[in-house]
Amino acid sequence: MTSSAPATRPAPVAATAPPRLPAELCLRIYDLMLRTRILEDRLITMYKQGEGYFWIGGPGEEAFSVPLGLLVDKGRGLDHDFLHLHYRSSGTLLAMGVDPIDSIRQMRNAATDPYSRGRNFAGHFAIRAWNVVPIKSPIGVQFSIAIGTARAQRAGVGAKGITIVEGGDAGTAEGDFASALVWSSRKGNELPLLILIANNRYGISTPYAGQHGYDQIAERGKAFGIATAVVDGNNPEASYPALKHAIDYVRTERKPYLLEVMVSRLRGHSSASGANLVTGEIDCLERFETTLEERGLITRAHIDQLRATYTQELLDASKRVRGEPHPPPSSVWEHIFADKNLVGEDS
Ligand SMILES: Cc1ncc(C[n+]2csc(CCOP(=O)(O)OP(=O)(O)O)c2C)c(N)n1
Ligand SMILES: [Mg+2]
Repeated sequence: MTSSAPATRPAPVAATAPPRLPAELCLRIYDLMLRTRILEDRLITMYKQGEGYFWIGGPGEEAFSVPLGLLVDKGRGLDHDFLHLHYRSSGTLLAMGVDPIDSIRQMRNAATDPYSRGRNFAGHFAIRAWNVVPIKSPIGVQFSIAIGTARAQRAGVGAKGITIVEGGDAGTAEGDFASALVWSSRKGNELPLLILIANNRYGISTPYAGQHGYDQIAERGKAFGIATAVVDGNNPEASYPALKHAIDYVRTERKPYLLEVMVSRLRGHSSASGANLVTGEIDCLERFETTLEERGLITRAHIDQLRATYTQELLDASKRVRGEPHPPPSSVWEHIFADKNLVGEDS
C-alpha cells in the first residue's frame, strides 16, 4: 500500500554534481545503505506482524546517516566524539559497526536488547563505549543536553573530541535548539558542537512551509555567527564531503557548525501513520544504485544477490530473537534511572 506525500517545497538541488568519491568508498557506503534499509524493512515487518508495538526509523536518510557513521571518531571519553542522535539514525549506528540483531531485539522488547534492555522504542540506541548518549523520544531535548558534553570538550590543549547533535526540522521549533545556538556561539566561549538538522520537510503531519518563516533552517545559525551549510542528503557524494568538512572544522577550530541536510521520509512519520511507502519522494538508495550501475561499479544481479542475502540474514536473526526472553516483571525498576555513578568509572 502506498500513500502520496502532500506537495511541499522541493529539496534544493545542487546546480552542479559534486565530485565523485573513490569507487571503494562508494561501494562501502552503498553496502551500508542497503543493510540499513533492509534492517528498517525487517523492523516494519515485525511491527506489522505484531512482534513489536511501535516503529520509527530512518528509511530515506541513509545517504546522509551512513557517511556520518563512517566519519565519526568512535570511542569512549572526551577525546572521542559524543553523539546525541535522534530516532532515524540507524544508518549512522550500522556504519559505526553495531550488529543489526540488537535492533531486532529492541524492536521485540527482548531482555537481550543492549540499548535499553527491552524498555525503549526501536531506534533508541545507547552505547557507552562509543559515547552514544541515549536517544530521546521528547523532541529536541538532545540539543540542550549536547551543550554539556561540548562544554566538557571545550577545554584542554590539543583537545580533539567534538560533540555531534542531530535532530529533525520541526524539532528546531523547541527552545532547546535555540539554547544550542546561544551556548555554542558565545564569543570567546565557543563550543566544539556540530549541529545537524535532518530536514525531511515534515514534523509528523505538519509540512515545513506551514511551520517555518524562513527558507532554510541553516539561516538561523547565521544570526549567531555560526558557520552553516545546506546539503543534498539524498546524495552520499554530496553529504560525505559536506560532513567531513563540517567535522574537520569543528574539530580544528573548536567552534560550532550548523549543517542542514535535505532528506526524504519514505515511510511516513512512524507506525502511527502506517509505515507505508510514500510516493513522490526521492529514494536515495535507488538513485545511488543507478549511479553505481551507470559507472560500471555494480550490476543489477549483484544488487539482487546482496538484497536477498541481507534479507535472509535478518529474517534468521528475527527468528532467533523470538526465542529470547522479555524482561521479567521483577526487573521493572531496573535500567530506567541511573542507580550508580558510572561517570569516570570503568564499568
Ligand atoms: C516534546 C515533544 N513534543 C511532541 C512530540 C511528538 N512528536 C514526535 S516526533 C514529532 C515531530 C518531529 O519532527 P522533526 O523534528 O522534523 O523530526 P522527524 O520526525 O521529521 O524526523 C513530534 C511533534 C514529542 N515526541 N516530544
Ligand atoms: Mg522532519
